[in-house]
Amino acid sequence: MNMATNRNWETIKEFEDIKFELFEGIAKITINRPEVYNAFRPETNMEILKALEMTRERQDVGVVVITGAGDKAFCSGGDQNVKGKGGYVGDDGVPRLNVLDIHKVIRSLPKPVIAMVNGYAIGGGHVLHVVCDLTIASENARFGQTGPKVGSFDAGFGSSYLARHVGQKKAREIWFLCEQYTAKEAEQMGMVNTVVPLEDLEDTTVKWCKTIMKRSPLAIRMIKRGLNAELDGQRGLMEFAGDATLMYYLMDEAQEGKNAFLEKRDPDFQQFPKFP
Ligand code: S0N
Repeated sequence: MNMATNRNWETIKEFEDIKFELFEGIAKITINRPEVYNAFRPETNMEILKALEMTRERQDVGVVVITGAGDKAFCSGGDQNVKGKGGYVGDDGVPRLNVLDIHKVIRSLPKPVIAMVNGYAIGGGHVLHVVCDLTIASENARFGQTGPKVGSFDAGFGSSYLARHVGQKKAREIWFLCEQYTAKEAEQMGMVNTVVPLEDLEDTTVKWCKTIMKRSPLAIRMIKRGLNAELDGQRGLMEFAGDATLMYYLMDEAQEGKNAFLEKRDPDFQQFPKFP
């Protein structure tokens, strides 16, 4: 059974390992390596990073969806074929773990990011859905970590943020046992928002995106920042504060400071209300 893909997705930019498409305000990043169950190599992650950066800048993007090609896997994590000493090694011979940059960018992106999980979300692929803002899964999806079984681990968001979803005991079980969980089990644990038949996965995701895009983008942005700040410490507060500054700059009170400077006069801040 395939996902319904009857929409006219327009290619934003051609890449080698990913598809990057747009449909009515929804940017879709599809990891396109089905022969390795959409495992990522350093080049894949560099492409995802470039695509995410473009979604940040583009005014015609309201929501970002991340998924995998085919009906077997969302993402099976790091490509074991290119794992060498020191990490995953790209064509340039440099070992790097640039997947953590993706986690940071997804959390920083001032737009919602939805994981559309169409099959296995395993290892680094599981972490990828965990760091997204929402997860919509098909009934055939399977979730799990493999790190302690295959010689890796993610003690960053892949552990701490996971524990915020499922609780400390379950997070430890997921990592210590390295078992797989059905989509329904993942939903019951609180790490998946909804589960639908595979043929309805894209329709449901597009419907959720369209509902989100009817809401105030600035309000959504501030909610994401606030929820992140709770876990992200000083960095989270910095991003929350950055958006507060953005809003302040939009106010007449901030404009008055700048205008007074340019007009070489004292600013008149007393004209502005002092809210209780
Ligand atoms: C997904 C699984 C469970 C599917 O099992 P199934 O149905 O039995 O299919 P297979 O025959 O196993 O797989 C089908 C084909 O796909 C290839 N393949 C699958 N996964 C990978 C992969 N990760 N790399 C390369 N190839 C893969 C199979 O080889 C097979 O190909 P053919 O048909 O040609 O034989 C099952 O496949 C599975 O368990 N896969 C491995 C999952 C895994 O262990 N992934 C790596 C986990 N580690 C990471 O992801 C770490 C990376 C990371 O994100 C990270 C993050 C933060 C900090 C550190 C790290 C870090 O790098 O350590």
